[in-house]
Amino acid sequence: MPPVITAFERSPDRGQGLARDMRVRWALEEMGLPYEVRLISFHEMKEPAHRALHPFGQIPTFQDGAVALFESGAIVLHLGQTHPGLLPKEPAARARALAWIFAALTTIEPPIVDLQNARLLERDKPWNEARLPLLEHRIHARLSELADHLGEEDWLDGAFSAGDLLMVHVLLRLGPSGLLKTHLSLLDYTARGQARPAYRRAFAAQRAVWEATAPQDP
Ligand SMILES: N[C@@H](CCC(=O)N[C@@H](CS)C(=O)NCC(=O)O)C(=O)O
Repeated sequence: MPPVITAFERSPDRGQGLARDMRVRWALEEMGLPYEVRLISFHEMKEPAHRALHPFGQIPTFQDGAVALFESGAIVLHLGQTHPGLLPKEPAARARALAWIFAALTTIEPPIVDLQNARLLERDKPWNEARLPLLEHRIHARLSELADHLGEEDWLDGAFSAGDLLMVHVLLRLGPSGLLKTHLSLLDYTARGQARPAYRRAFAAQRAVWEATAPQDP
């Protein structure tokens, strides 16, 4: 039986591929592994049955035989460790790829999530106007450092790895903010990720879910 992942029944991003199930779909596609998707509503996500899989009542989750996981990074890491294709074999290169996984999720993603929260959920707060430029400045500083590291290379450390997969997806979440536009090498980097056949298959699969459930124009 193929692994089963969870994804939004009605994704708030309207099928733009920004929800975190996309990372897991993309990793599975990179490895050529079949998988099934269980779509869940916001209500179901907070029910005990789903919380037994995900303590925070979120997506994605991953179940494969005895392995049941939550956290997109942990799932991608598990896939990288159990199947060839996303982590280098050579120990030092593998350790560096792990460092890039952590960099994507703990250094680059948090300020991006803070900005999204400030823009979407905290607009009515009295401090919001002052906080937005501070968050944008923080993100630009990180992006400049990341671009300096990337230089003229295609990927962060040699061949494409799970670190690139997660970093590209984290950066794509900046798309609606327009902040990536002034970091041209990172725009090219994300475009390289999006051009990968595995990304395109994963994107099309999550897009099909949105299109199948979106109300039709009269
Ligand atoms: N750190 C978690 C974050 C998971 C997360 O925030 N999932 C979002 C979708 S991308 C979610 O389920 N949101 C609904 C909610 O929190 O109620 C991961 O990387 O898997």
